[in-house]
Amino acid sequence: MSDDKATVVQKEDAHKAPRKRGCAGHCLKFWWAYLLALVVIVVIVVPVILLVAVPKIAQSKIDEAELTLESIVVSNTQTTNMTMAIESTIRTDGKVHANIDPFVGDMYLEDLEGHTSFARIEFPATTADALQTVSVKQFLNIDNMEAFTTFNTWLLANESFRVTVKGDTQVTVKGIARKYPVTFKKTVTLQGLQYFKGTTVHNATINLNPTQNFNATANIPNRSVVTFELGNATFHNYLAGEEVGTVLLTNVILRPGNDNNYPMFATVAQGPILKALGQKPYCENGGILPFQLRGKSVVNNGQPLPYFADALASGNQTLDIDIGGTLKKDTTIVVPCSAA
Ligand SMILES: *[C@@H]1O[C@H](CO)[C@@H](O)[C@H](O)[C@H]1NC(C)=O
Ligand SMILES: *[C@@H]1O[C@H](CO)[C@@H](O)[C@H](O)[C@H]1NC(C)=O
Ligand SMILES: *[C@@H]1O[C@H](CO)[C@@H](O)[C@H](O)[C@H]1NC(C)=O
Ligand SMILES: *[C@@H]1O[C@H](CO)[C@@H](O)[C@H](O)[C@H]1NC(C)=O
Ligand SMILES: *[C@@H]1O[C@H](CO)[C@@H](O)[C@H](O)[C@H]1NC(C)=O
Ligand SMILES: *[C@@H]1O[C@H](CO)[C@@H](O)[C@H](O)[C@H]1NC(C)=O
Ligand SMILES: CC(=O)N[C@H]1CO[C@H](CO)[C@@H](O)[C@@H]1O
Repeated sequence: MSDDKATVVQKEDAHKAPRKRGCAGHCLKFWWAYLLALVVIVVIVVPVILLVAVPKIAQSKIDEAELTLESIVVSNTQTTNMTMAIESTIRTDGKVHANIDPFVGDMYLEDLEGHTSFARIEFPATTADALQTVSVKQFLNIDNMEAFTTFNTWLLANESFRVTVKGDTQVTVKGIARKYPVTFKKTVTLQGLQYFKGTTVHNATINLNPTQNFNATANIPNRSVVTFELGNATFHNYLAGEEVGTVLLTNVILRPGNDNNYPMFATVAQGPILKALGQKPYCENGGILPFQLRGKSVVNNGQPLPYFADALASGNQTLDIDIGGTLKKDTTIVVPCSAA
């Protein structure tokens, strides 16, 4: 008992006494407590920070980062491979200094069940800087033709759609030697092409030959950040539900910007056209006919590109063409409204 009291008194004295002397007594007496605390810090707290807290922070920082795809450029397109270049930016709060290892990211359609990868992209090493540009340019072999065709179909058909980039990598946080595994997973919304809605035809010429009897320049509005090298694309050409010919667009490289003009060569059956021109409303509106186009083939420098052709074949695009005006300009044919 008396011993305990003495201890308490001594402790109170120690508080008032100068620090150094206090610690000398206090620390000596409670060396075991300090040792215990040190052991706790070294054995439990440090590992908990290093093994649990840091990886959690690293992963949450990666999760908070924002990815924007600035552009996707697909060039040197061949039947089973191509070159793909992606420009992206990653935005973070910049508070954590970390380095992210290079990794292979799978790209898939977020809103399609199965999340099947349509492209594997090799992302370079990055840091957790507030804003950085990440450029990737690589040879891309098409591992899954169906998945890549579906991606092109969604890009062509939709107003917008979501793509996810996902890959496992490691981060090094500044001041800590070890690497931590993290998952990089980002979903971005891309604008689609809406079957080239808004395409217009300019500088049309017409003649009465059996083939390539309608030529023009097609202007395709860009809506997406993609640049796709298609090459020569042909389309089925329908009028009022009936196939009336084919349309060829040559040397097509779709790109953002207002420069999407392509030479157009069409072979059109004259009978159904003249018949339509004699019917209402076309004999009254100057002969502007609503054609429908659906993809038939895509061939780039001799290589068929099924992943584009099948996407273009998935739906029809209506294209109004001023046949009446062109006929009047280039021929002497006049088609009055028929009795029917
Ligand atoms: C790319 O594809 C084409 C045609 O499918 C093939 O001839 C060529 O060898 C391929 N290139 C490489 C590097 O695999
Ligand atoms: C995109 O287009 C495809 C093909 O038309 C369709 O099946 C899919 O539901 C569309 N997805 C979205 C997100 O609009
Ligand atoms: C139409 O042709 C003229 C003369 O060849 C050319 O200057 C103009 O750019 C063409 N317009 C389009 C939309 O191609
Ligand atoms: C269309 O272009 C082809 C190839 O240059 C030519 O042979 C044909 O006469 C042209 N047709 C018209 C209607 O201008
Ligand atoms: C495209 O239009 C044609 C003619 O109207 C029709 O026969 C065909 O089924 C349509 N195709 C698609 C995919 O909508
Ligand atoms: C498109 O077809 C024309 C005529 O056949 C050919 O000269 C040209 O090389 C083709 N372009 C491409 C990119 O394949
Ligand atoms: C319809 C559309 O999206 N047009 C865009 C085409 O690209 C140019 C330049 O990138 C944009 O300014 C247009 O808005």
